[in-house]
Amino acid sequence: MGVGYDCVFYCQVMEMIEQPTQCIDFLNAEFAHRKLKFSQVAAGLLKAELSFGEKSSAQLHLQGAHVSHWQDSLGRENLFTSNQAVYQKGVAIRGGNPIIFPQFGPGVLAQHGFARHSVWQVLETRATETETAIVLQLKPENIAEQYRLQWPHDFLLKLTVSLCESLITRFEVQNTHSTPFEFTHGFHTYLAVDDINRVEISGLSGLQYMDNLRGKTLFDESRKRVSIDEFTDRRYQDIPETLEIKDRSSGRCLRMVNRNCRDAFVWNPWQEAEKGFSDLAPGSYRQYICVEPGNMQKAVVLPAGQSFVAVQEIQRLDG
Ligand code: TA6
Repeated sequence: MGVGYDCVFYCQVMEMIEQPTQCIDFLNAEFAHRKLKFSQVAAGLLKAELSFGEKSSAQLHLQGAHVSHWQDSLGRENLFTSNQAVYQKGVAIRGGNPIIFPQFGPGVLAQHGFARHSVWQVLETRATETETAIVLQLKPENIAEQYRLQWPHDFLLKLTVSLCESLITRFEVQNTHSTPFEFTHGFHTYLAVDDINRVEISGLSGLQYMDNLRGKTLFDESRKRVSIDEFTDRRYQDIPETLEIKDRSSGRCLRMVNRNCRDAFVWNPWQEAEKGFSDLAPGSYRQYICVEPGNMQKAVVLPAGQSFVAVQEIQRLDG
């Protein structure tokens, strides 16, 4: 079915006056199929809904290329998204799997950079026996002018989200500039749990971590299974490729395999700090643990013309 003239015209106008954007009729005409369709979340905010097999599904918001929900092959939700999340242009959804680039944490740019606030463009979708996938890109013309001024580099980001027996997120940075640039990045993953008090993270034993809450000082982690019982904001360094997160309350066990990620933040605001987040309901700190692989301690320096790729795979191990 051809895309309606008015929609194409709308998209052309939008491309002229604002960030290049893709309208819903165009997206569904060009990229939708039985296992993937696009729908409107709010004014100017679109999402892709992916399905795979009998019960797997995921929701990806074009703003931020942000996966907000992932249900596994038994139909169980594995990501936490706040019921007070704000779905508004330029505002990051609280929860899911935000893509953080080119700055993790505070700095010259707004907290956590611009990738999660910007509308990514759909490049490709796939639906095969082995996956349902979507590929999106972000370029300087897709981001707000203030960010282009603050971070004046030519780049191309590509994100591939593959829904299969697991959830695989491939993040690629291409330096299309004439000189090197550097960045920090992360998958700021909110994993759903039934009870934060009964969560254990394995794979951190023997690592050093920088504690944001204790003078940003380095400490040694000796525990084989790290439990969370207070406001936690730590950057574990030189992490192994595989981390496991067990929720003893529900029996849920997730394996997170991270490639080309040297660090991982572990964060939970607990009761006190949670009050500082208007998009987190009181007490919701009990329902998630953030395990955030990436490169934060040492920026990635990318020479002109080169690419960087990091991959995160989350697998459900129980059941
Ligand atoms: O998880 C690391 C962190 O930088 C924390 O320090 C906290 O700020 C969290 O991210 C949430 O940040 P956000 O900008 O999403 O509110």
